[in-house]
Amino acid sequence: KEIVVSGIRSTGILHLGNYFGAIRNYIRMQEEYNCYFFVADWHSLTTHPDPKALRGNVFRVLAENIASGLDPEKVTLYVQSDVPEIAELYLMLNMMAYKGELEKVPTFKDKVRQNPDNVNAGLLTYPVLMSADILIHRGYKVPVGKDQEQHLEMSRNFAQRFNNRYGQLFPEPVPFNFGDDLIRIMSLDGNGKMSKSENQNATIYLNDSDDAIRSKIKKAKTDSGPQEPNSVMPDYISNLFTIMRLVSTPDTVQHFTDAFNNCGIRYGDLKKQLAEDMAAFIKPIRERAEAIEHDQAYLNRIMREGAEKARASAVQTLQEARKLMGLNYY
Ligand code: AQP
Repeated sequence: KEIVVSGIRSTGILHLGNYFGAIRNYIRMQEEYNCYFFVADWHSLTTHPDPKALRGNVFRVLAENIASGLDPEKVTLYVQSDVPEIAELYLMLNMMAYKGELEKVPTFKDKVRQNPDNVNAGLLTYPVLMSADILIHRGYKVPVGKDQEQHLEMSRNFAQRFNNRYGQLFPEPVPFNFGDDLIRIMSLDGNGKMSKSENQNATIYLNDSDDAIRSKIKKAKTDSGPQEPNSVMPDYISNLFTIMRLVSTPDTVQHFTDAFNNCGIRYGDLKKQLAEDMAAFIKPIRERAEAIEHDQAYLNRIMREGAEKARASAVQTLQEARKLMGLNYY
């Protein structure tokens, strides 16, 4: 079976982007692949979160994954910091990563712009830790959203450099989305990608109430509609259609697509329908996640079992890596 690895940072409540970029793929892949999915708690340390909040978010992300349909019996579900082998591989891969290329990564440049007072080394080497996350299991397919495409290109480079220098060990991992291109859900106000901690009123979270969903979708950016038949959709409108394709029936999507193409679209109607379909989609996830989140004993068991399975795989890769690098003395 092909090996699949992917993680989600514990920086807050998950949103539609996380669901459709990542989790939806996880759920489908768990049937056919050997899957390692993890909560990336180390990755969230770059912004120095409050320890109590971080802890809560780790449990929450685990619960949301399971509530969305991930089966811990079918996949290895674990928390990144429970697998210290990842940190050792990260150290090794840091020797394959050059400062110049890390500084050029667009997400790094964005973070520097957003928060110039906290440009720490962990932020700079984010793509290296992400590579270690994947390569520690010799992962090949990586279900992620479009925002991670460039990081994966770096993972392939680091894998290739290691293999060329020390001998073949790592596959070159590729981003993966079932069916089509990688997904990018934009914020509902049309400003950048939907994210956990930015534009919270334009982000739909997996724990939003029906009313919150209605009110956010009502405020989504639209305009006065196309002036000519078959116009090109502005990106904030095509984002609403992308989201609609994910939660509404094909008939609904067709109806509004035709209305757009005939210049007869009423965005108020589209939003109403989309809000109802979205509320119906989120409700069961929200309710399951709430119940799971409070079952601490269950989550602790899942974490422990996941860590054990993940470490068994990680230790093997690390032994090979040490041997190839000459770090095997006994
Ligand atoms: N908007 C998105 N569209 C499609 N996929 C997305 N992903 C994230 N946002 C979108 C995918 O979700 C997975 C986990 O990503 P992450 O843990 O880095 O979370 P995030 O929400 O992307 O985090 P932010 O927004 O970067 O966090 P904050 O706001 O805390 O700074 C990945 O597969 C990602 O592609």
